[in-house]
Amino acid sequence: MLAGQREDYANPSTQGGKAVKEIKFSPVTRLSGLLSIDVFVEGRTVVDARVKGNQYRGFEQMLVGRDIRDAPYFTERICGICSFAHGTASNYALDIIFADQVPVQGQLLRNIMLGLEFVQNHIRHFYAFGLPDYIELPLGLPYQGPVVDRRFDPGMNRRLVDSYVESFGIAALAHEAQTIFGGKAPHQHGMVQGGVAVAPTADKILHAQGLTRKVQSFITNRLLPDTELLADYYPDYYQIGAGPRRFLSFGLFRVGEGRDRVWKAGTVEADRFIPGIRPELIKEDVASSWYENGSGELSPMDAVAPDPYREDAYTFIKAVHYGGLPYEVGPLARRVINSGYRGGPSTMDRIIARSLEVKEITALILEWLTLLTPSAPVLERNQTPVQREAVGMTDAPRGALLHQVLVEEGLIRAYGIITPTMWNFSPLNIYQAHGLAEAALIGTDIQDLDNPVEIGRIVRSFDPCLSCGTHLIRLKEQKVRKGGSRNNAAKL
Ligand code: NFE
Repeated sequence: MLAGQREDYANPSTQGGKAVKEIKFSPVTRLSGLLSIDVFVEGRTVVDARVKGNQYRGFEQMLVGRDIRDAPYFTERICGICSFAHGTASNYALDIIFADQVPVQGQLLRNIMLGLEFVQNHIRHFYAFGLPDYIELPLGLPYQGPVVDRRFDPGMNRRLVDSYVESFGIAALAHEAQTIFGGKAPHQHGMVQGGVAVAPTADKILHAQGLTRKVQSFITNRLLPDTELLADYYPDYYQIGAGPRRFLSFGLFRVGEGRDRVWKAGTVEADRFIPGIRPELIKEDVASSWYENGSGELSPMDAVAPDPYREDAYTFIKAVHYGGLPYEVGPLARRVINSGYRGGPSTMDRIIARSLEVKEITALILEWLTLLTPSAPVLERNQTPVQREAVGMTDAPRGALLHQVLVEEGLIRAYGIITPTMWNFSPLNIYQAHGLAEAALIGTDIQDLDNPVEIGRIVRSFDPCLSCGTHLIRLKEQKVRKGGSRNNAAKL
């Protein structure tokens, strides 16, 4: 479906004397995990929006009491598409806890594998998740909804369908290259505390180069021209889906033996770049989320019990803010911060930034592959923790990812995770500010209320992953409500 299973209009209500219609989408398809969206439309304009993460999971609690060295393997299982990113954030925290000095070659291998994950994710997102919103797929291919607002002539459409089909094999090549050093993908086992488990051999390096070059050729000959074509035919999407012009990145890809990043960490507010991130300014709240303790700011490791029956809440995603403000994270944020990209923030700018980024990352991977030395040391690890607490921060494909851990005698006492989708799909927060996706939806003019394609296009431009967004559960008690209705239960 275009934006998932479209549900009936709710009864028109009135707000301030004007008729407001509610349109619900549940589930929104062509993304990872379970997402529902409610938009409230006055005339043809979206005047309010709610993005809802409808599932919850149990990763942070699962970790408590376990050996700290298990954390990367458990947290990689949060998600099948950004597993390496979770492993990276977790291992960055472990490297601090154990005071490891990861050898340069180990750092390069980690970067290569992380980069390949970005490549696989971004290619797959552009074609499999995003493009069906704009092209007409031949009958028989999945996920085609009602065909409206299709602007390509048959020849162009055919070209894009060909790319779509080819992209699946190409994205798989990126994963295949990752397995050369990581053993398997997703959920690799190559990266470990202190570096990488196995040094590469010359034939492995050559193999990875060959696969990455094939991917690069597809990016040059298909992805980038296809992105241009899309932008040429849908220029109105430079205006649609705009959020607040506020960007944040934790930086990406470490270099050398230190903790410097190839791509910078920092924030952009009112076009001004402020370098660096202060972890203590990152806060969550559950003002609109199905958890107990609905008021006040929380730190990433603060545990809160779920309360799926709270009538004043609508999602399992917590609101995340930095210095009290919501920020957009992801490829567009990284382009603005690192390459002076001057567009956006809009639906089309997010799509373009993702395609530009995958080109840059593929070139970096090829460069790093040439720097690998067969059999050079890739691992240097200490056996005893020297620090009790650490924050591991990296950007993941969809944006800023944080893992924070508290250790006692080698065991995890508390673990907190903040994912990119939590930043972008935050609900209304304690300061009554919308998260990025909600803000991007509000103000949208819908051309055809029976086929509101704009909603799916805007939402997918963020590449949401709800498996990552809602990964927390604390089962203090089993709650059963007799005779009551669970929020939204009938609709899911
Ligand atoms: Ni499940 Fe993920 C990325 C992380 S998104 S895909 O990128 O971390 O919240």
